[in-house]
Amino acid sequence: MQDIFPHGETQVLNTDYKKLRMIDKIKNLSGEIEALKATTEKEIEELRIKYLSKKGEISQLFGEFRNVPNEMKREVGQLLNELKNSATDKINSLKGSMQAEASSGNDMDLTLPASPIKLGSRHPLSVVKNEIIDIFTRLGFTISEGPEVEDDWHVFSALNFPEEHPARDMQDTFFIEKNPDILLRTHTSSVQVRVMENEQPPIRTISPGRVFRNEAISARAHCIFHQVEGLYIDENVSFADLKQTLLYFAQEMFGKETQIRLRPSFFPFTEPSAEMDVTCNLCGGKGCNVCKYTGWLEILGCGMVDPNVLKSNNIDSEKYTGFAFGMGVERIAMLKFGVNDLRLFFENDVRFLDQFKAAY
Ligand code: 2NM
Repeated sequence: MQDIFPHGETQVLNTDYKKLRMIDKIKNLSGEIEALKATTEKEIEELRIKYLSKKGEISQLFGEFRNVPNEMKREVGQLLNELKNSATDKINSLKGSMQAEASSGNDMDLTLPASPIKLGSRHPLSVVKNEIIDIFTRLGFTISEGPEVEDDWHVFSALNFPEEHPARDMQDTFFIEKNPDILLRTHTSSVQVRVMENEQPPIRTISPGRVFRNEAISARAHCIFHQVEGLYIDENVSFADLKQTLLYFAQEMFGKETQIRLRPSFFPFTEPSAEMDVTCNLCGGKGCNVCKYTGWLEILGCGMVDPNVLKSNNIDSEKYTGFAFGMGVERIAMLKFGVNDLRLFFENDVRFLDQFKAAY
């Protein structure tokens, strides 16, 4: 049987003609549909409407089907059904490959911003330590560091601690079992002994670092904590220099309106010695539970370097005088951030640490 009815052919029966026309149309459409291409949802929907909707081309052929002579209905009907099925399959496969394309990422918009990387933040103790360092470097202090595992000389003897001083007790200091001359430093003054060993005045330095004390852990004490100690030695250094330096520090750290007061105290390495309070920046001096209704907060110890310390370190105590001070970073951080339990600084719970993200 002829597939394509040639132009000008007339020697054919009417019924045959109709059948051939149908078959012809079906084959043409079949080839056309097989070759269809579409990449967007909209294009695919347009094709579906063109071929498969109620008024589409295939439905029209079904409409013409009633004109096909009865004896040929079986053959033509089968071809028509096949056409409809293959058109449906084709539309579905176009949809399928479009979705595969989309999910394979080929259509990704590479100009879109990436999702943000979750950032960490500086530990609040580092924030406070750096702030202390910044304040003293503005005044011309250098930064000194030294070992955490020290010998007795650098931690106690060179600092005028008498042989029987309680700080040398096992209960206060971690000693190395095999050699009680070796211990974990209990303050960073040991670093300043190393500075004095190696340099002559003028000396103007601070030593930030970790220190260790054999203490029961509580909300207010820990066996490991952080200090910043300061040392200034030159000719004619006076207690007035100490006061002015520490007033500047307090106002930079806690605000311009902050006032200080010094109370007499005692340390083996300084004479005279004092403890410094700042006005409570939480209640403005009116009194609250943080300052225990005194309006004052104790933040550091200080004093004039004992001439014995200078002598131990080969610095001429007739020519030079000096002041020194020491503060706990945890204590300052607690006051600055309103943290009431020192242990929080060591647990590294992100729910705690995340709270310092916004400000720093
Ligand atoms: C303090 C209080 C007072 C201090 C003394 C020295 C040195 F090395 F010069 F002797 N450094 N730091 C000192 C003085 C530390 O901490 C509460």
